[in-house]
Formats: sequence, C-alpha cells, structure tokens
Amino acid sequence: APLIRLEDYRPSDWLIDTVDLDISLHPQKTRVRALIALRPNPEGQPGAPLTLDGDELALKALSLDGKPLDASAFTVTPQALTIPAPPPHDFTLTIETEVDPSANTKLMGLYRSSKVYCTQCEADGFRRITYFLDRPDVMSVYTVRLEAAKAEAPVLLSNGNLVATGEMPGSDRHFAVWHDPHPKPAYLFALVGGALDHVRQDYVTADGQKVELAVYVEPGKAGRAGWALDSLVRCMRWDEKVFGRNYDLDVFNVVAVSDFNMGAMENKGLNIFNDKYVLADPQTATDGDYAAIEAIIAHEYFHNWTGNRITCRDWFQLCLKEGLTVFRDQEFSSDERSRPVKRIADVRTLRSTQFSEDAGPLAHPVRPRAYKEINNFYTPTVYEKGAEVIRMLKVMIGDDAFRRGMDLYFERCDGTAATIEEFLACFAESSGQDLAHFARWYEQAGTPTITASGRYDAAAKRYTLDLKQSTPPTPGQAEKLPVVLPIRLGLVGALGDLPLQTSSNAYAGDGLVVLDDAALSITFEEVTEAPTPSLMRGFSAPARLDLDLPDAALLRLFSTDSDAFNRWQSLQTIAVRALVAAGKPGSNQQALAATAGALGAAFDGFLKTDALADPAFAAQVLRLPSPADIAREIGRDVDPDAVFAAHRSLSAAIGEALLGNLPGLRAALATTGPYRPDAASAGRRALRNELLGLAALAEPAEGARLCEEQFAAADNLTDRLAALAAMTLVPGARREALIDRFAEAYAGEPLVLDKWLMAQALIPESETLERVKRLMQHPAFSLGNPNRVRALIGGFAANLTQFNRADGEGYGFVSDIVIALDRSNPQVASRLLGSFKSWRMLEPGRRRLAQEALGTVARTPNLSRDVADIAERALA
Ligand code: HT7
Ligand code: ZN
Repeated sequence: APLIRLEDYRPSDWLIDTVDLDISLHPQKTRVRALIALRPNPEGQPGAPLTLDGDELALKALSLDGKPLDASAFTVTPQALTIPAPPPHDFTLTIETEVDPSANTKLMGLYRSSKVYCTQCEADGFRRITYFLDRPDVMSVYTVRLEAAKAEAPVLLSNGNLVATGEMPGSDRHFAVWHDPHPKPAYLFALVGGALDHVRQDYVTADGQKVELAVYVEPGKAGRAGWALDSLVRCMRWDEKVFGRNYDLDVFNVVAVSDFNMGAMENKGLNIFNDKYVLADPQTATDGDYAAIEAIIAHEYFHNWTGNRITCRDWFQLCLKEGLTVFRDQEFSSDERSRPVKRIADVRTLRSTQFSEDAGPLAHPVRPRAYKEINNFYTPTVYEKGAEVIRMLKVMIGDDAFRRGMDLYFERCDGTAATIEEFLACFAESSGQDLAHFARWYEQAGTPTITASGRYDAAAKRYTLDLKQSTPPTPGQAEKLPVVLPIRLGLVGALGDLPLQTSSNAYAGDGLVVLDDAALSITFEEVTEAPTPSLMRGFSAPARLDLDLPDAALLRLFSTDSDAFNRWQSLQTIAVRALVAAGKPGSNQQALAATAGALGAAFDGFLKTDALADPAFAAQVLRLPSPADIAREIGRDVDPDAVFAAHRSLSAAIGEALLGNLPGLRAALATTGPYRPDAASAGRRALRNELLGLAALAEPAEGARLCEEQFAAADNLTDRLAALAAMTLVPGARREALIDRFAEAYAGEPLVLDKWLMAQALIPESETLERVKRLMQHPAFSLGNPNRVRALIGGFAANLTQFNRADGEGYGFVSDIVIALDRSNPQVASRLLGSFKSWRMLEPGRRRLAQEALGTVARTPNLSRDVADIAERALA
C-alpha cells in the first residue's frame, strides 16, 4: 500500500457544495442515488480531472447535468470513478450504486447490525456507499431521502432536521427526508433504519433553541436508555457553561447498535453508539459502565463543536478533534465526579496504553507524518497523549488565556477544516506566548523521562533542584530534542507546603517550573527546613519521573502532600520500585517482603483513619500497579512469570496485613437502599471490592466464601462481577461453580456475558488458553461480533502471563485468530494484532516466538491493509 504523507497534502481540485441522497434500503440490494453539485476549487488546479473515491462499489448509472454520461467519458472500477475531462465549470453528477448491507462484515459503510441498517463512515467508509470526494476538507450540505419497508424499518433517521415523512402509495414502504444545513465532510454522514424503541426529552439551549433529544435502542431495551439520556442533558449544559457552546439543530439522536468497530461515532445530529456505551441498568451495567457511558456520550456530543463544526483538514490532523475532545470529556467527568480520582484513573490508562505504545515499534507522534492505513491511527497516542498536550497547554498559558484561545478558535475556524497550526495560533494570540517550541509535542514521538535530584543547604536555607530531560529513540526518530515540560511542584515540609521563592526564569509562579531545555537547575531561597520535593503534581506532563526519594520520604508525602495525585503516586512509586526489583529473574525477594510490610502498614493506617472520607480515592490507593505496568517499567528482557510472581506475593502480603481491618471496613462501606450509580456510592463499592480481591489472595478459602456471599446478596452487577473477578483468583471447584452460576443468571444478556468471558480470559493460569478455546464454542461467543472478540480474545491477549506463555502457544492462538478475522473484519483484526506491540521488551525466548507469530501473519497472502500495516511496523 502507498505511504500517504502530510507534506504531500494538496487542496482538492473539486468541491461538492450539496449532496442529495436518495437511498432505498433493502437487506441485500440497497439502491443509492447521489446527486452531487461539483465546483472547481479556486485553490485547486484548473482543468484537473475528477476522481471520486470508491470501495467495493458497483456503479449502476451515471449522468452529468441530468444526461446519461457516455461510457467513453469516464472510467470506473470498484475503487474509483474518473472523469478525465470534466466541464471546466460547475456541474452535477447523478451516481447510482447498489450495495449489500447484509454482506458488509467490515462494519464500514452501510451495514446491518441485528437487522438494523446503520452506517459508519469515519475515516473512509462513505466511499463504500457512493463514489465521492471522501476527504474531510470537502464539506457539503446534505439532503437525504430514506425509503424502506415499514415493517422492517419503521424508524428512519439521518443527519440534521426531519423535513418530511410519508407513505409510498400502493406499497409496504415509507420514506423520510432529512436536511442538515451545516456543511460537513462525508465521514460525518449517517443513516439508521430499523425497528427501534426510544426515550426522549425536550431541551432548551442556553441561547433559547428548542431541541428534541432521543436515544434509540433495540426493542424492549428502552428501560436501559435513561442514563445515556440523562448524561446527554448534563453534558450539554456543561458545554454551555464551561465552553460557551450551544447545540445547533432541532434534534439530537443517539442510536445504540450491537455490532460496532469502536466505541461510538459523532455523526452530525445522529450519534451512533456501540450499545455497550448506551445501555445501563443496575442489573446489567457496572459502575464502570455508568461512568464510561457518561464519558462517551459527552465525548461524542462535544465533537459537535470540536470535530464537526470545526473539522480536520486531513487525517494527519486527527488529534485536532480527538485529543481536544478527550480533554473536554475528561474535564466534564472531573466536574461531575471527583477530579483527583478521575485524574488518577486517566493517568493509569495513559501509562498502560500510551506509554506502552510509545515504548514499542508502533510509536508515532501525536500528529503522524505518514500512514498507510489511517484506521490504525485511532490510537492512545492520538487520543490520550493528544489530550495531555491540550492539558499542558492550559497549564502553560493559564485558565483565562486558554478559554480565550478556545473562544477564538471557535469563532475563527467555525465551518472550516482546520490544522493544528491554526489551532495553536489562537492560543499564541490569546496568551501572547510563542508556542513554536511547545508545538514539538505534536511532532516528536516517545515518552520523555525527567530526571530530578535535590540538594538542601541548611546554612544558606537553599534548596536546589537539578532537572534533566531525555526522550528515547522511536521508529524513524533516532535523535530527540527537548520538549516543553510544565512541572507543577511543591516543597513539602513538616507542616505542609513551604513558600516558593526563586529568581529563576524557569519559574512561572504558582508552583510551576517549565523545563524546556535538556537540563535546568533551579534554586529556591528561604527554605527553612529540609523539604521533600513533590514533583509533577496532578501529573502535569505525559512524562516519566525519575526521582530517587527514599521510601520514608514517599511515605511522608503520602500523609502530608497537599496534592492528591502525588499522595496516590507516592505509594505507587514504592510498589513499582519494589516490584521492578523483585520482578527481575533471580532477584532477592527479601526486599519485597520489607516493602510489603511498609506498604501494608501504610494502607492499614490509612484505611483506619481516612478511607471512609473518600472511598473512591482509597480504592485507587489500594490498587497496585498492574503486572503489565511493572513489565513496562522493567522495559527489557522481561520474564512475565517472574513479574507476576512478585506482584502476586506483594498483593497477598498486603492483603494479609489488612485482614484484621477487613470485615469491619467492608461492613462500614456497604451501601444501603437501592443501587445508585453516583460517584460517591460507586466509590464505596470500589473500595469494598478492592478489599474483596485482596482477601481472596490473602486467605483463599475465606475469600471464596465472601465472594459467594456477596454474589448471592448483591442487587447490582458491580458487586456480582467483583465477586466473580475476585473468585477467579482462587482456583478450584468453588470458582467453577460461581462461573456457572453467573452464566445462568445472565443468559440472554450478551453485554454481561462479555464480562464473564473476559474475567475467564484473564485468569493467570496455564489452563486458560484451553478454557478460552472452549469458550469460543459457547453460544455466548461469536467471531462476527466485535464486542465478543474484544472480550474473549482481547481479554486473553491482555493476560500478561498467558498471552506471553513461554511455549509461544498464546501468540500462535491470537495470530491465528487475527488471520481468520482479517477476512471478515480487518479493523478488529488489526487492533487485536496490536496486542503484540510490546513484544520487543520480552526475554529472548518469548521475543523469538512472538516474532515468529508476527512473521506468520505478515507472510499470509491477501492480508488487509490494516493488518499488513501493523504486522509490518511491529516487525520493522
Ligand atoms: N471519531 C470516532 C472514530 C470512530 C472510528 C474510526 C475508525 C473506524 C471506526 C470508527 N468508529 C468511530 C469515535 C470518536 O473518537 O469519537
Ligand atoms: Zn472522538
């Protein structure tokens, strides 16, 4: 496949001002008539040929300005429709294509999900519906007429406002016409047709516009759509208040479908969701699901301004909408819930998904410079690191200049397809700062390490902090330059933060030091006692911190730091350090026992005094870094079994230290009354269930009994699933019995059974591979549904010890599935292949076996571009 480069960007030679689509839905033979109004782009090449994109299309008819076009005037293949000598002025084309939605297993373009017709057009799926200029800088006004059999599709939805509906006389068919007045790129087009139930609510925007909100779901599931609708109303109000953004159509529809390649899609006025991120009731959704639904509903809604009103000039600018919109949804959740707890959760995700991507062969900049398959660039780097870059920008220029910069961006770029340069220019203007150096965050891949050390001169009352930064090489970028690192810090004394006094230019005030060079020394004056430095407060930059504080100093930070993030981080650092040392083969386990003692005592004391004040935070404190986090920290020649053994032994020892506290605390944390999904209740359950997991490790028999008891008594899925997950840590007949009981209790609930599949796929035992193979035959599993594949096979691929089995069977199993799945759904297959992204950090035996499995994939004939690209880059 050709490499597409950012530097080769050229404006389109042609523009399409309006599109009139007439789509007659049929399970196998859907007819699409597209009337498109073309105009030469004044910024393009005059007299250029017209080439419209296609993908697996069959052309049925073609007219120019209403007259059938002679076959000699154009060429057509399933991939392109070319008119070599188009008229040198405005003209229309009427293009008729026929598509088979039932045969569309790629879930891109028009497809059917459980009989519902739906579309997914980002990034380049519209070309699977009709021939088009399928690029985000071609923006058009759409009018869409949909027609279908009434019985099959009583609901017909598209973008924009509904302008007409009617029956087709003498037939069983009906139609609906939708008009979207906002010009948009083709990737935001959507339609839905099917038998769907809905819940609805009226909404009036801050600027007085009336909007009808609705959430559409499979028949019988409207009772599970309320939380999504409630979240929608809350995030609309929030966007008005925090960003001054109002909604801009008469209707806003959300539709849940059960077959979807990603989480959701922000199509203008018609968001289409993976039903996993819509459906919620206490029996079938966990606290985590409620939080994820709230966040993703908000994310897609926020795209209406950051993505739709202002879209991307080209796909290299993907972070322009995705990084910014993730930042916006994170802020929304922080305001709705607990800011520190949300930050901790987001940093955990960033480290586990993005830092690992940055450390491996698939590393790329937030704005990549080249790609073969854009669908492989919807990554944690573009999304999560992209959001971190926005967060740093806000820290660097301050809240007021950030808001003014956003206002300027909305005003200046509204209705355009923009670039990162245009975005940054708004903040340079609002802040008066030169952001040229800051912009390096978009160009340079890799996670910087900040190395810090401090010296205290008691006589002079001076504290000097030496800071250095370096970024390891990544594919295609051997040499790295310093980036701009905002470091929020405090100097913590016996009674809390000491005042910060310095004449350094690097000090921006308000506890912010900016490290923008390779090294920096900063001296604070009038420091009246030897301080403990608290660096990177709130995780102020997406970087690693290498600061050698003794455990005693970290324990002091845990009890005295005013920054909640660093309180959490201090104990994590103690655990990481001990696990990294103990996780190396042949290491001495004595040190780990000492750490277990220190951490156990710290947790125990903390739980006795503070836990009930903020259980959600306490749950985060108790949750150790995962074995995969430790493997990443070790970074080379990793033996996953040794890492896992160290992790298990530390967790069990901590569990033992807490046993005395446990029954009383669990009783005190029990929630009363019916289930409520609010953050405070969820926090109590989170801590209570964290303790259950530790109990299962420390005292398996008693732990198993507690799991059974909790499973039987629970009135909600959160507690039942936690019981199942804790029980998976205890091998034996009681575990198998609970697994069976769970399956019986939730038969007919695919989304709940996904959790059941995943819990089993994550069991860290050598029998798991056989179990997973067996589960592939279970009626709850299907290779055709992305959620099922992600739960069972994706779960297995995330199982550190079993995916990375020493005999290579885990790699062989997953790579065989990738190859099989590639024939039906390349996007899901290539994401699964991404599980190999950390193969180079393994010890030589596993490294060789992983490489062989990747090689087998790479050599398979007729691979999709998606899978071939990942295999090639992973092996390079
Ligand atoms: N913007 C959406 C991305 C998306 C997507 C991309 C490729 C293939 C299928 C897809 N479904 C959704 C989702 C978002 O970031 O909001
Ligand atoms: Zn998005």
